[in-house]
Amino acid sequence: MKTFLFKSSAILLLLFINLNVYSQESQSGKDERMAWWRDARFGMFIHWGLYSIPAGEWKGDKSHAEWIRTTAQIPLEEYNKFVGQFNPVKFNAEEWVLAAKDAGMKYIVLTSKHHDGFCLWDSDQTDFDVMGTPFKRDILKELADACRKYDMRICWYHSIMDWHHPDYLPRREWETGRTTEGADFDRYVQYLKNQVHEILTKYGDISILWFDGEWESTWNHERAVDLYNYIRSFNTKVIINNRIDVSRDGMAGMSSNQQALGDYGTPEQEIPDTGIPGVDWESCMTMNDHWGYNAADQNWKSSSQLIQNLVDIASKGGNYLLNVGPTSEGVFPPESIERLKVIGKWMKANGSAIYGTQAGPFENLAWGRCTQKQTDQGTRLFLDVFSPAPAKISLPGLMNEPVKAWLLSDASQTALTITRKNGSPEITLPTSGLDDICSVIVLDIKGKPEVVKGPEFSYQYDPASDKVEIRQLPGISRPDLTVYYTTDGTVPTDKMQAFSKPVTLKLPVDFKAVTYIGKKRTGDMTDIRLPLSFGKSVTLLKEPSEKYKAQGTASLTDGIQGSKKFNDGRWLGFEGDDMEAVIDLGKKTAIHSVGLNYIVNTGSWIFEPLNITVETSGDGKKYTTVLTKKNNAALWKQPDGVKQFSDVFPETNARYVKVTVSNRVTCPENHPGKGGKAWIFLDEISIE
Ligand code: H79
Repeated sequence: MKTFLFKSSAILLLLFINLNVYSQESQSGKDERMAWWRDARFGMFIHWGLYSIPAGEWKGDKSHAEWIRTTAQIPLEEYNKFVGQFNPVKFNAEEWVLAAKDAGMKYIVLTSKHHDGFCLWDSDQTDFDVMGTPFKRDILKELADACRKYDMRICWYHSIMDWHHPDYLPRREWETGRTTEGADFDRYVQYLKNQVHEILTKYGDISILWFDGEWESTWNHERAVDLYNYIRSFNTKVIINNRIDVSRDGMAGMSSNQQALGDYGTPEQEIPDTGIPGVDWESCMTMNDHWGYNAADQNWKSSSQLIQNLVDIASKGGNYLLNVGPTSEGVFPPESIERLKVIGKWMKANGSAIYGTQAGPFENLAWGRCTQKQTDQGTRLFLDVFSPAPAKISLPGLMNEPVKAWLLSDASQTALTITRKNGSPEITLPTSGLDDICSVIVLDIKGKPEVVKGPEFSYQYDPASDKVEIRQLPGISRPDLTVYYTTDGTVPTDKMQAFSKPVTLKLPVDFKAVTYIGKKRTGDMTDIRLPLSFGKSVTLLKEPSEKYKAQGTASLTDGIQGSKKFNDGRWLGFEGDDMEAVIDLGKKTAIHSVGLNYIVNTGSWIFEPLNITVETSGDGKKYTTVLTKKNNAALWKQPDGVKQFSDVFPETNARYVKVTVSNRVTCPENHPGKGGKAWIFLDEISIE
């Protein structure tokens, strides 16, 4: 009897705990809360605080921003002096709200408190707030009021980490002068809760609570649950990001487990490769390289890049939270204002391709992106064509019957010509009225979009036979599809052989495959080209950096191309050093060309290689130089992205090919990292 009682009370207790966890709420409860957010798609992040006063500079180092207290190791007493200097007399909340509104943004997220602990409102909990400054105006109140006036949603960013509060732990490693004696983290959590209560109750409806700084050891899931339930006990409407909990997978920002709290994922400074159906996320990104104001940072993204980011994010079903770092006078940097205006102009004409849309049905479009909306008659696709626009755009594998297409900005809605080529609809773009940055074509189709992808394959090199085996991957969406292929470079048709089992091919490989439904060709052609050097063994004469060594030397000839993210685990990175690789083709072979991919990301100190040299050898001892390509070191400011180098040399018989790629070694004079070690990032060498 006793045991039974004990057991049942334990079960009751468990039930009770479960009911108490608000994350167990129904999907419809969450949908209701998220509805405005899913329609909004575009918001403004504002990072503002004491750190705007040093404007990123400390003792001659200009690389800091909102982290300056930690990155420049400024003692607390020293940092506190900024309180007496904070007097942003040009601050005008309505101007900020209108700048956001004119840009087409639907919400503003302001830093109520960043990691430095300084509070931008009149807090009952601390004197380390705006009321202690000469400014003495409640910034949260002024911004919230202005937002309400102009129908803008107001949200707070609030840091869990706090470098000022005596009870917050841990201290910074270098902060040896600040005692931890008597510090009580539980008491800090009470302070945090009291402040969260203030900012959620003193300023009317708050739309999002955007936590950050959750990664230190003192914060954990239990504390997150407690804070979450506390907030929900008096507010069920505020959207809470996933950084309230501790399951964020780094800068990719998505929660790594189902139990994690938070309404949405928060990729930071990156856009996921694909969206995830049913998962809400918002990419927060800067316009230059800092969140807080940095006077020296002139590495601004172009307006065109920012608009294409918004379109890219919307096409994957996410939101874009674009940052502005106001100055210590309380104004937006002119470069930010200029960009907001260009975005606003585009949004006025094309906003219906963004607001209230869902992720598009295509995985990859050569000419741009696609969003969609359900209509009473079927589906409306928005085809966002990046400039320069091609004459025609294809919608690979779209099976639905098109109804009508027109240019969104064309008031007369003149119908554009739609044809079918190789089973995919093709739209002829108008020759006038196109946008300099991104033109939107509206396409109405019947029903829900059905897209048949090109067939997918895996391929593997077998050194014993010196051959490649190609296998089809599962995942074809309909049972009535047949795949036909060729290996001689011609386009396959249904007159050719059907792919029914793995095929084995000699290098170099040129394998093409298409899909048919009955007699009708459909979807993209898959084209697999593998060079002579595919799968061949590589020796590196210099070691890549420990952090960026991909899957080792094989990465250079595995046929798997690194993405535009240098940290995707596929690139070999060399810090302040060259790359020297020797590829062994296995036997003497006639060769005449070399290809090589590299990445440029100057903000991350990754530059174009300086020189590329190719030497060949029959015996691996005596090498002859067959190609030298020199770059001008002064022209380091190349656009970011993945670049392909390729060149030819007189045909020669060789077994060994040595490729040397030289690094500029240090960052150039007029670059923020000047004198620091420069990187080169390389992938996929192809020899033919
Ligand atoms: O407020 C802005 C930045 O100040 C703040 N987030 C944006 C919105 C920011 N804090 N830190 N960082 C950005 C970069 C820090 C990354 C790391 Fe980590 C923290 C690396 C390790 C701990 C987060 C948690 C990423 C990986 C684990």
